[in-house]
Amino acid sequence: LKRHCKTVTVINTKKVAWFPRNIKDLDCSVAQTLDAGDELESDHPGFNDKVYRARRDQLTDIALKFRQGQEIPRIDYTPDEIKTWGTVYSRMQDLWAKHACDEFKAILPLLENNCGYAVDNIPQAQDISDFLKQCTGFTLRPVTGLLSSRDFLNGLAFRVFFSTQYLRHHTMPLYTPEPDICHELMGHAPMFADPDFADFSHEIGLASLGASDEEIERLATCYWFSVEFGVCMQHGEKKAYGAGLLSSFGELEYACSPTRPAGGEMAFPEYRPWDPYQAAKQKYPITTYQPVYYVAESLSDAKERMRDFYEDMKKPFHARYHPYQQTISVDRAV
Ligand code: TIH
Ligand code: FE2
Repeated sequence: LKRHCKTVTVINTKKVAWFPRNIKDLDCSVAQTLDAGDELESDHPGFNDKVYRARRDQLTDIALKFRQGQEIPRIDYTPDEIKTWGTVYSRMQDLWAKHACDEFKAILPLLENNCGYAVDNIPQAQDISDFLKQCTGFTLRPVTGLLSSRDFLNGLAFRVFFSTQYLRHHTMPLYTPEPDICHELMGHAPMFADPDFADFSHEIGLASLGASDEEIERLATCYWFSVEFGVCMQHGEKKAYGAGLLSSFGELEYACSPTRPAGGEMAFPEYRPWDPYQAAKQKYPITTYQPVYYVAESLSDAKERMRDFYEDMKKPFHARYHPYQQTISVDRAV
């Protein structure tokens, strides 16, 4: 698969980075980064846990074999995995009620009724993918672990969300620095059922096609401060719409709770108004709670500002997605 992918493509006489034109090309994107995620670092809580590592390898293998268009294999989760999921799911309930945005709270019951979301059940990716497809055209695709920002964002242009299938280690349920199924299904999936949010994500994806490395970096940073860690104002309070907050009971409380626990060693986070031009330049940690959150006036405000940002990007073409064919066409010479 790797061999078929060229690294550049020429559009309007300009050389731009290769990008997928057909949803099937995502097999190529994934092939470029297949080695990501199959080795655990020595500081990973599961590093010395043989059973955990063997299970990770098994799930990695399933993701490696997946090709666009196939049914996502159903996974027989073990009682221990279901317990870890349940720990997170039950702890999140109260926090979602307090700190999740309205869009998230509206979708969750639908996922419980249609896709098997429950304390004692890990939903199957295919069921969620089918559900999301009906809501907004988004689908899930299994991955082994982290992709490059470019490949990951390019997937969004096809309304495809790359999703891991393994679980965080049971010793660290409240926060994990790497995405896992709790993060994908509790944090991301509900938001992709919302039309505004789906458009927002799709547009970041379209902007990423053929973008320069610097532009990808800026878009990925905006993605981080919105899709992952975005906060918006609702009913005069800060509510989370970012998946990294919605799947971490440690960080959700930290980001949205207006009072600090006495003697808590975590510093109070800084809040800034959502401005993609500023956010794009902001450095961020990936293994600890965020020191800075960007707060949008609403989800549609987040989307509008993001749109202004990428309309300013200097790309020699405009990419358009055709949902029936699941292809990208290129128009508007600039
Ligand atoms: N920190 C999140 C969690 O514990 O659920 C997971 C991630 C968010 C962003 C990247 S990984
Ligand atoms: Fe994520």
